[in-house]
Amino acid sequence: GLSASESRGAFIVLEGLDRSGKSSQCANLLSFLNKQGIAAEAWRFPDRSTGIGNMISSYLSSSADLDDRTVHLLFSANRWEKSSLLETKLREGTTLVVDRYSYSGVAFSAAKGLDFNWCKAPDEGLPAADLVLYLNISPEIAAARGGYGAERYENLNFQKKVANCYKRLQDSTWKTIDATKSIDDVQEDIRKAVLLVIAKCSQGQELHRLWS
Ligand code: ADP
Ligand code: 2DT
Ligand code: MG
Repeated sequence: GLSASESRGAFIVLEGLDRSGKSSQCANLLSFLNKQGIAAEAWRFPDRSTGIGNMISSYLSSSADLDDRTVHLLFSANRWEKSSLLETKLREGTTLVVDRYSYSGVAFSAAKGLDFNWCKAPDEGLPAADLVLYLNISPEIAAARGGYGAERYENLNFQKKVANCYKRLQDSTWKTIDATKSIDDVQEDIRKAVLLVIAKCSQGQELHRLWS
């Protein structure tokens, strides 16, 4: 673990419904941080580049069918397989801007009807985000943004269930961002929150573990 005095990078996660703006905001944030001379990398989950990520990708594009619990555990394993590199990066002082994490893992599987605590269990002990930026938007407004793609989960009824499950996960590390504002205004709100957390982590704020 990290001692309370060690300077480190911040672990920032963006969460939200499909089309809430996560990927656009992650890209903007990364270029802003790098322009400021802050060491930062953009990550995303699922990380489709690994063997496990490949299985997940086939499932999402519906070219493979998997049991709900099986795919849930694959998503979790995909985070565990990246967790030591993730911690190393933070310890080296690199801030990580991450598009989805364990919070998506629980919200999407619980939305299928799996038990909420069962969904949380496999991620217990993973590094916890220092800041979860929840891009808040109604499922209807998100759906109106150019329609959904062809992947699994990309439909209004399911997204409504996901929104309810996300609500149950919110804790003191979450900041709700109004995702219906313009792309630039959302980015402005995100930057303010992120710079504060980066400062705290550079002053040695401890890295926490899920789910505490
Ligand atoms: P996500 O990664 O959450 O699915 P994206 O960043 O891919 O969301 O954005 C989904 C779509 O919505 C894109 O076409 C994007 O240009 C558009 N979009 C993103 N943010 C906004 C915003 N604040 N206002 C209007 N449209 C947006
Ligand atoms: P995008 O690549 O467009 O974000 O879609 N998901 C994600 C889960 O069901 N469980 C998880 O643990 C994670 C990280 C959300 C990825 C899709 O995969 C879902 C949408
Ligand atoms: Mg995206």
